[in-house]
Amino acid sequence: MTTNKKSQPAAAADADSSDEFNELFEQADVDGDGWIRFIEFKAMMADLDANMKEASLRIGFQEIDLDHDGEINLDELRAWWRSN
Ligand SMILES: [Ca+2]
Ligand SMILES: [Ca+2]
Repeated sequence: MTTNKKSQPAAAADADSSDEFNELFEQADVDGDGWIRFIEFKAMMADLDANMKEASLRIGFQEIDLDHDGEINLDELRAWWRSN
């Protein structure tokens, strides 16, 4: 184990949530191309019972899509996931 970076007590929980996170991403990325398009994002939110309107979904998608290329990658989703 490498513990000489920073001593963060949340390290174990972090590993757990990232596992869970990878599962979420794989589930959301229906066609498995490594990107989440808006249509996949929409299905993911429905899956999470977010019950959001199309307009709110678009705003949410744009918030997660940090570089505004129209698709969400793993890093962008992870940043969003951690902030929630
Ligand atoms: Ca995809
Ligand atoms: Ca993006």
